[in-house]
Amino acid sequence: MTQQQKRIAAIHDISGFGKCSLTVALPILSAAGVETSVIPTAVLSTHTGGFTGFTYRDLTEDIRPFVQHWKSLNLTFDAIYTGFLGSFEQIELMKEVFDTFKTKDTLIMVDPVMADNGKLYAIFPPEFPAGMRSLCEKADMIVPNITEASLLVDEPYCDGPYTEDYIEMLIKKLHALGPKKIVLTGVFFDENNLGAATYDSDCGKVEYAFAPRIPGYFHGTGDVFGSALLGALLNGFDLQRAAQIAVNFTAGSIQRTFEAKTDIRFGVNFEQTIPSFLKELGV
Ligand code: PXL
Repeated sequence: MTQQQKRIAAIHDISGFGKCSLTVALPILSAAGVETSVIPTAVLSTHTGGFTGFTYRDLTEDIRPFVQHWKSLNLTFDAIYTGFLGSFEQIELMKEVFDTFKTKDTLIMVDPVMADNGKLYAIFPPEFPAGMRSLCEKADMIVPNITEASLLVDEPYCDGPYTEDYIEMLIKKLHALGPKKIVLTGVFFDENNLGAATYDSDCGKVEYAFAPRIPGYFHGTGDVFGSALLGALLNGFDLQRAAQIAVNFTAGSIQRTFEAKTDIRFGVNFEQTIPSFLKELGV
């Protein structure tokens, strides 16, 4: 029997160069067989992580008319996936989008993009995490890294290696915000492996997905991971297995980039890792 194709709405900025947000979400989700509609929240010449002089055209004013037009077409979505948001106003608009399109079958996935390596991104004011927290409260699933998680639950940030107790404390507090599914990235218990911790309140346990750790920081990997995770979930994998597929894909993309000695601001080579991702998905 042929299955109805899944359709999602991906709501992120589009950074022309540097492989993150929509330039990553669109190809990965499309490759996974998912129809990916987009609401671009801003157009930049590059992402903001390490480049200077980037352009930034804010598209906040277009978001409500986009949504109204889609609503008039009676479009429905299996998931809504939000990432980088540039302002409190955009955060509030996302709540409207969720209220407009949410049905009992829609997965609301929020990646609270705002921080890494213990630091809030320089473009955001110190109150931004409180805004993101209010959006996470409306999500079914959130995908923070450890820095974002610590900001969301008001815990001091710790450098790794982590302990299971620390990871599970963060997950418990994130779950208390409201989302039923939590995927925490950047988890490592030793220097050899790096990956994600998952919690799904349907099964009630914390599980882990790891791959060999490649040293260094690589830009855009959160978006590569989040897109692959959603692609795997919409292909019917459970949360732990979807996280393992996404970890493998992200680690494979990082490995190629590391070997090629690419400038880390340029993003990771996920394109040439897509064939092995599709093999794991079985599509
Ligand atoms: O990958 C996250 C991201 C998305 N979009 C923009 C960014 C960043 C991270 O720095 O700057 C514009």
